Amino acid sequence: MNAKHLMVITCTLLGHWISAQNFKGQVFNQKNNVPVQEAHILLNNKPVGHSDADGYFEITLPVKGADLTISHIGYESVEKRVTPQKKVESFYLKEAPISISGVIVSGNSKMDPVFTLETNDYVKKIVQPRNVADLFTDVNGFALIKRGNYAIDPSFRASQYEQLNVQFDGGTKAMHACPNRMDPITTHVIPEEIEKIEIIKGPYTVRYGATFGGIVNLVTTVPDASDYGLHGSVHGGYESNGGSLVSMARLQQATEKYDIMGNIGFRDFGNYEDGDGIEIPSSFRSLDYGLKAGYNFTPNQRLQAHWRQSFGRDVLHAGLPMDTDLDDSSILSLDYRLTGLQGMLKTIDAKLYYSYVDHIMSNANRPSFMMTDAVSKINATTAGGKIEFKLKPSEKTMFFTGLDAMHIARDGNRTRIIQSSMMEFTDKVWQDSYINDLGLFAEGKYNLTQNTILTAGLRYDLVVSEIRDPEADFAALYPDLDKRNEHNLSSTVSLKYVPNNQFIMELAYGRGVRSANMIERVINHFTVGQDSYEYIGNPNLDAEVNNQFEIGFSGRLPLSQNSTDHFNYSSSFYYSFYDNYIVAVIDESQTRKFMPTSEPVNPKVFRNLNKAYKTGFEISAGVDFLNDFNFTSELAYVYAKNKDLNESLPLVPPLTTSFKIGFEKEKFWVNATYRITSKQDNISLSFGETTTPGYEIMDLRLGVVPYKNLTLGVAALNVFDETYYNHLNFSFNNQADFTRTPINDPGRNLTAFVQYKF
Ligand SMILES: [Cu+2]
Repeated sequence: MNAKHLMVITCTLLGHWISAQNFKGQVFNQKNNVPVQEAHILLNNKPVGHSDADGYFEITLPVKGADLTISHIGYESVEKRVTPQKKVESFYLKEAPISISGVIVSGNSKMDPVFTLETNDYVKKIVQPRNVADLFTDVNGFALIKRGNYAIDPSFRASQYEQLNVQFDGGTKAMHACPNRMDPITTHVIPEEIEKIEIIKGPYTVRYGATFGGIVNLVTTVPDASDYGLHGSVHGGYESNGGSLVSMARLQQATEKYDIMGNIGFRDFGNYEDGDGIEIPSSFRSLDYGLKAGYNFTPNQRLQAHWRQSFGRDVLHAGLPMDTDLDDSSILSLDYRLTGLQGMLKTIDAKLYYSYVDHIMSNANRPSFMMTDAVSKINATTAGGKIEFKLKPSEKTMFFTGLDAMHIARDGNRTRIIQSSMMEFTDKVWQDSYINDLGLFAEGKYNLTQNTILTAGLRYDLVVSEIRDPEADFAALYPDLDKRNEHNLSSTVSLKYVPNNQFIMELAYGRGVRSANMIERVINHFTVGQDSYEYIGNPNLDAEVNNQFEIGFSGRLPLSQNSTDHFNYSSSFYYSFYDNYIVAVIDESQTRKFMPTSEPVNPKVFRNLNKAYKTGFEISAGVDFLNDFNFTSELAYVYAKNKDLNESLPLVPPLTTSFKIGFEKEKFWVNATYRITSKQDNISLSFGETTTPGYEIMDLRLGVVPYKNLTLGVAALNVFDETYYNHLNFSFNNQADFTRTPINDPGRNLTAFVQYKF
C-alpha cells in the first residue's frame, strides 16, 4: 500500500471537530400538526442531517445565511433562506401523493437497510452520453466486466452476475437470454432513464428476493409534486472516440390524480480506438422506448404500470465468440401501494412483472465462419411478483412480511452448418429449462434505545428447477435428471447506532444463499467463459452460501461556523466466508464435443468448492470547502482466496484509488477525476487469468446552464490517452486481427452533451 492510499486512510481517521449549532427547527405535517421525523435537511442542496422523533433538528449556518431545504418522501419539499437565530423555527410540510419506485431507500436513515449507498446525480449533472454500466464506475467498490462496449456487467466487491441481486424499481427483473451474457439487465434500460442507483452492500435484508452478495436497485425517474403539468426534455450527445451518437426525448403530464410519461431514445455507437489508435470491434445500435402511467386513487393509494421495449441491433462483442444480430426485450411491470392505514397494518405493497428477451447471434463476421456457419436463436422469460405488508405492532417495533416469486425459463437452439460438407446440426442451448423461486420473508426492526436500532430477518426460498428437453449426452452424463427442489434459508442481524445527525455506525451479519444459475446447471459444451474452454453445467450443484460480517461508520463534521464547509467520511470493512462456492474446474474425464481437434481438450465442469473467503474495505473521505469546492478521495480493496485450489477466486478487481476535485455552482460546474488502478497479481490461474498491470486515468468534465432549461456538457475522458485494460476485461475471442489477449479500454474520448428541459 503506497503513500496515496495511506493519505486517504489518515484523512478518514481524523478526529471530531466540535461546532456550535446556531439554528434550530421543528418539522410538522401541515394537515394535523404531528411532528415529522426523518425529514431530510439540506443546506445549499447538501444533506446535513435529519429531523428527530419530535421533528427537531439543529444545524450550523454560516453567519451570512444559507438556503435551507426540508424534504421527506410523501411530502412536498419546503425551501427557505435562513440565517442564524435563537428561536426554534417551525416548518410545515404539505402531503404529496406517494411514489413507488424508491422502495429500498425510503429516506429514513434509521429504518433503511444497513449499509445502503445511494447515488443520484445522473439526471442533474449529466454531462456526457453513457452506457448504463458507466453509471457504476463512479460508485466506490464497483468494477465493470467488459466484453466490448455493450454487454457490460457490474461487479461489486468481486461479486457478479447472479451473486448480485440486480433489479430495477424495487424488484422488476429482466434476465438475459444469451449464454454468453451478451444481453445483461444493464442493456435493457438506458442511463438517461435512471434517476439513482441504490445499493445494499451485502445480504443484509431479506425483503428484496434471495440475495447472495448485495442488492443493486436501478430507480427510473418518476414525476413528483414539483413536476405537475406538462413537461418534457430532449437531449443529444456525441463521443469523438467511435463517432458515437445518443439521442432521447421525453414527455410527461402529471397532476395530483395521475401521471403519464413516455420516452424514446436511439444510440448509435461506433468501434472505439484504444490509446494506441487500434480499433476495437465494439459498435452497436439500439432503440428504446417506454411508457409509464400512474394513478393515485387517493393520496395514500397508487397504481402504476410501466412498459418498455428495447431493440439492439448489430452488436459487436470483441470478447465473445459471436456477435448479436438482434436483441429485443420487452418488460411490463405493475406496482400497487396502499399506505396510511390505521391500526397495526400500515402499508401494503404489491408488484407484478413480466419480461421477455429474444436474442439472435451468429459468427458470420468471425474467422470460425470459414469452417462452420453457426446461428443461435434463444429466448428468456422472466416473470415474478411480490406482496409485502408493513406492520407496526408497537411504538418501537416495525415489521415487514410477505412473499415473492420469480420464474426464469429459457430455450433455443444453435444451428451449425459445416461449410465443407453442408451438413447441418442443431444443438440445444438451454435444453428447455426453468428455475422457480418462491420466497417467504419476515424482517423486524426494533428500537433498542432512542439511538440504536436492531434489525433481524429470516427468509425461506423454495427453488424448483427442471431440464425439460435434455440433449442425449447431457442425460447420459447425469442419468438421474428430474425435477429438483431446494430449500434455502437466509438470515440477517444488524445493529445501527445513530447518536446524532453527524455520525452513523453499523454492525451486521448476513447469510445469503444462492442456488446455481442456469448456466451453471444446464450449459452443455459451450464456451461461456473468459477462456476458450468448453463448459459443462451441473444440475446437482448445491446452493452457494455467503456468511458476511461487516462494520461500517460514516459521518460529517462542520469545518467552520461561517460556512457550510464540512469534512465527510465513510468506511466499511467486511469479511465473507463461503460454503459451496460455485466455480468451473477442468475435468480430465471429459473431452471436447465441438471442434474436437482444438485446444483445450478437457472441458470445465461446474463444481462446489469447500473453502473460500473474501475480505476487503471501501473508504472515502472528503471536504466541501470555500462554499463551492469539493474534494473526495476513495479507496476500494478486495482480497479473495480459493483454499481448495490455493489461488484467488476469479474476477477480483485490483485495488482502486480515486481523487475527485470539483467546483460546483447552480449554473456552472467543473470536475476532475484521477483514478489509480493498481496491478493485480492475486489471480485465478485455473480461470485462465494473467497478471494485469496497473494504470492511471484522468477525466475532466464541465457543465454549464447558459439559459434557463438548457444544459451543455463537455468532457475529456482518459485525457492522457493511456493504453490500458482492466483485470476484469474479457480477452479477444474468435477475431481475425487479434490474438487471445485482454481487450484494451478506450483511449482519449471527447464528448459533448446538450439537454433542453421544459
Ligand atoms: Cu448471444
